Amino acid sequence: MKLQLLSVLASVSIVSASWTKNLNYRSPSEHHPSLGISIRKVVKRNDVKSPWDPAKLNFTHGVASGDPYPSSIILWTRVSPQSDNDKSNVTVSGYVPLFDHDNEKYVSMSKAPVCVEYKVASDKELSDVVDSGKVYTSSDVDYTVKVEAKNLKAYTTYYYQFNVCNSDNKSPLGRTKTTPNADDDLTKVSLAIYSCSNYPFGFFNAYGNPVRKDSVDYVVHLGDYIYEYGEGDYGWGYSLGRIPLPDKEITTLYDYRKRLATYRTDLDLVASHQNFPWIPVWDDHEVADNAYRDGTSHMNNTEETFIEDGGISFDQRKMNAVRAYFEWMPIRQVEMDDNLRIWRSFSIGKLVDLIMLDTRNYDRSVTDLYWNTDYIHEISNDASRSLMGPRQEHWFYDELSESAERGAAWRLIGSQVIFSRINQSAAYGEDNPLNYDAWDGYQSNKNRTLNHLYSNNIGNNIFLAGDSHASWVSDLVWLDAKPYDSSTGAGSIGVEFAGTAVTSPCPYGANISLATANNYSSIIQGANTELQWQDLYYRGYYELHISGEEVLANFFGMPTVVSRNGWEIPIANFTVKSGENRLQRPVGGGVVESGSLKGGKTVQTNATLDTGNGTWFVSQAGLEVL
Ligand SMILES: *[C@@H]1O[C@H](CO)[C@@H](O)[C@H](O)[C@H]1NC(C)=O
Ligand SMILES: *[C@@H]1O[C@H](CO)[C@@H](O)[C@H](O)[C@H]1NC(C)=O
Ligand SMILES: *[C@@H]1O[C@H](CO)[C@@H](O)[C@H](O)[C@H]1NC(C)=O
Ligand SMILES: *[C@@H]1O[C@H](CO)[C@@H](O)[C@H](O)[C@H]1NC(C)=O
Ligand SMILES: *[C@@H]1O[C@H](CO)[C@@H](O)[C@H](O)[C@H]1NC(C)=O
Ligand SMILES: *[C@@H]1O[C@H](CO)[C@@H](O)[C@H](O)[C@H]1NC(C)=O
Ligand SMILES: *[C@@H]1O[C@H](CO)[C@@H](O)[C@H](O)[C@H]1NC(C)=O
Ligand SMILES: *[C@@H]1O[C@H](CO)[C@@H](O)[C@H](O)[C@H]1NC(C)=O
Ligand SMILES: *[C@@H]1O[C@H](CO)[C@@H](O)[C@H](O)[C@H]1NC(C)=O
Ligand SMILES: CC(=O)N[C@H]1CO[C@H](CO)[C@@H](O)[C@@H]1O
Repeated sequence: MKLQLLSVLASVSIVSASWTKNLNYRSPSEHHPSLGISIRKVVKRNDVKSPWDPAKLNFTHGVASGDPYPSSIILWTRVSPQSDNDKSNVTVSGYVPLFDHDNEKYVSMSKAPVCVEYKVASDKELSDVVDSGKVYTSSDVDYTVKVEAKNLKAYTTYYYQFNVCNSDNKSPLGRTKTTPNADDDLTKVSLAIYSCSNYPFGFFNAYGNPVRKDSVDYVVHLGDYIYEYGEGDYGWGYSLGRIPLPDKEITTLYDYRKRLATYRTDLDLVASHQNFPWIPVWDDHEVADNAYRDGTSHMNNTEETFIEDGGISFDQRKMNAVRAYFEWMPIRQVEMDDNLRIWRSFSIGKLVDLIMLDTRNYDRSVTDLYWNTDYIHEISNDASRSLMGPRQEHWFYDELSESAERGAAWRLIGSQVIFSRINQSAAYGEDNPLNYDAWDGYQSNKNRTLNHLYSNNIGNNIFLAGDSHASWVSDLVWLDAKPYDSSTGAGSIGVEFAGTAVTSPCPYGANISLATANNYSSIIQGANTELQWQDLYYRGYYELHISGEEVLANFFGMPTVVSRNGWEIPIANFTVKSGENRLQRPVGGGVVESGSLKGGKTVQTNATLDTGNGTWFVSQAGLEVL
């Protein structure tokens, strides 16, 4: 068996393009050939001697890069005879019939692999080439290409491009940047932080703005990059002409690939991928709503739901989602035997350790599925509950300790869901006032984390979160266990910055007015001692500008996402000084543009913008077109 495999690999090397260097063929396991895609069968089926006519191929979804290390980075593209993918849910042994969607029939199996070359250079003209290579892709991996560019210098900007072998059919030019070496002194690094981009709910303007400003080094995405929803959950998608395909709730491999492909047509998303290296993790909607280890809100892991959901089990559905995610996202598989693992970490010089958690799909205990809220509330303080599972928890606490030991100035923790305890009885009612689908439903996991930080004296912790479609800025505290002074911040052990959605609607009403949103914000802010600022109205993102002395957080609101535009309003700014482990007082400088600030003011400036299609105007009365 082993000999056979080796001889196949040897014969592949004769033609000089590589299958295995396209990392998507190696997932989920390169150590156990029979568990991943059988490269042996793919090689046998694909006839490299009759390659595609380069003129019939297209770089359908631009380029992307991600998971930067000091000397290497992941590069991504897709090059295909069609923008659609095959009905590849039938793939069992590498046999993939090609489905012609225009004519709704199977056509002969694709025999020709696509050969792609790539080049990485220090200049835009690609004259100073530092790495290059030649790989195959095929329908087996949805014609995606994922390679690791190597031999790079730390904290350096690079340009890269793909082309169809032996032709000048080229991809767009991409730009990317490695991270500094862990022991490099670095004066400043800037990140844009995102979550929750729901395609039918609006244009992804928030992704485009840091590109237009060229304001950050890296993009961090905390999940809900896609939504699995079908008809009935498209917001105003019909009026915007943004219907995500396939036009149904997605379950098969075909579906997840197609949904990712639809999202990647948004021009601002494409621009962000083309210009910045991404460090993403998934939340629930990359699989399905309120996903946990064994199910989702729409799907119990029982025989009944397999039948109701079109004959697919939850495990199979999750596998489809995970495979498509790895194919389409420019990320590393850090453990080749475990493709469910995306929790991983990045060192950014001596300044930052970025710890990216998977609080969702890896090993989360049962969550709030709407029909069981009372029950989850009841068990939310059980010691055995975990958002991550024991393996990841253990790794997480070790990472925090190692980061402090190596003397990294800041620890950034990328969590999907909100860490702070937030009483939202204004929305959920008095019976179950907390969000049991967030850390509040897993108190013991929260306690173990806080205990680790407090008892080991680990400071300068910045939690990042998404998921909620609103903005929440809090001191990081252990309520009822450690003293905390809300007015000075004394007793806190860091800060939490939880950001709003790129487009997903406000949780207090999709069409909420600014006045009503701010009214709710002041109720929620008032009910939570550690919550210093809250905003419900704006869709958007935030940037972190990090130096050894301080972390600056700038929150941006998008006045409208019903058209593609570059308009944004800086709605609030926060500073955290090194060693203080709390938001600097007066919080937010005492004034914000929107939402509710503890002990501060909200001062609305009535902004206007001429979009070339009517003047948009945001005021206390909400958004109007003049
Ligand atoms: C190639 O892909 C781009 C982006 O999806 C599309 O606009 C263009 O029409 C495609 N060209 C061909 C020849 O298919
Ligand atoms: C919300 O606004 C959108 C866009 O203006 C509109 O299509 C939709 O009907 C509104 N929804 C509700 C519930 O009012
Ligand atoms: C899952 O099971 C619960 C409890 O039996 C039930 O209330 C709920 O409707 C089920 N969900 C689905 C999608 O079948
Ligand atoms: C967690 O800490 C809280 C205090 O913040 C305490 O009330 C609760 O009992 C603790 N739960 C567990 C399981 O340790
Ligand atoms: C603010 O909320 C309170 C409590 O729900 C309500 O009584 C009041 O009418 C609201 N005011 C506005 C302007 O929405
Ligand atoms: C939650 O906040 C509301 C409104 O301030 C308050 O009435 C309620 O007692 C709080 N509930 C808890 C459990 O703290
Ligand atoms: C936040 O900072 C930006 C950039 O420094 C500034 O333009 C804006 O006015 C500030 N906004 C607030 C609400 O303080
Ligand atoms: C301008 O706005 C109108 C009405 O909202 C819309 O129908 C039209 O498509 C818009 N045109 C452009 C170029 O955005
Ligand atoms: C802002 O617009 C509102 C109308 O929506 C108006 O009442 C208010 O006076 C304006 N404020 C300023 C400072 O122009
Ligand atoms: C589970 C599932 O969706 N299976 C589909 C896979 O693709 C074939 C061919 O289109 C369909 O017939 C199956 O229903």
